[in-house]
Amino acid sequence: MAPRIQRLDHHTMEKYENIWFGIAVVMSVLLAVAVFASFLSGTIPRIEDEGGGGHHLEGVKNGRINSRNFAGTPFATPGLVDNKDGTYSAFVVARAFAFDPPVLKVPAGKPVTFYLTSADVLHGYYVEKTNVNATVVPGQVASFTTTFRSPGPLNIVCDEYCGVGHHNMLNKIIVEAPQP
Ligand SMILES: [Cu+2]
Repeated sequence: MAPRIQRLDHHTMEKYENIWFGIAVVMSVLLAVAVFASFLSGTIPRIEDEGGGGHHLEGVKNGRINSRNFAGTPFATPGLVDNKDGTYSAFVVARAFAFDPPVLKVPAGKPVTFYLTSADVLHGYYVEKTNVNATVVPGQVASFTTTFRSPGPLNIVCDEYCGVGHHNMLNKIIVEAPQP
């Protein structure tokens, strides 16, 4: 016996089409209402005036920095700064297609607070063998604190596509053993 195929006539088909069209209209209306409501209620994230971004750096206001001119900011001279209290700050500028400084030397076993910004487009800052992975946004400063445990070289790669030279955007961190 041949299997019975249930055929739908064109009236039934139109009925289904209308139902699905109606569902799509209802979903679009709900989305529009949700977007409008979030504008009204202020749930859209924004950087507040006070302490925005949590940075207290020269030339950084409300977490914002002028990506065209780093004069007067610590990013004018990127590199490692010894805070003389057992902690370090590392200032890194990403630009197509390298990081500045090209080789960053950090001490092992000491907390290093990184401050990253971009001079042009969006970049990524991924340090191999660690959980360091930050997005570097022009006009903003990303920061995090980490401690490198074991001495040795680590590759840094840009993991946000930034242009034709993106695949060459490799630099190094060298973790140095503590001086005796
Ligand atoms: Cu890139």
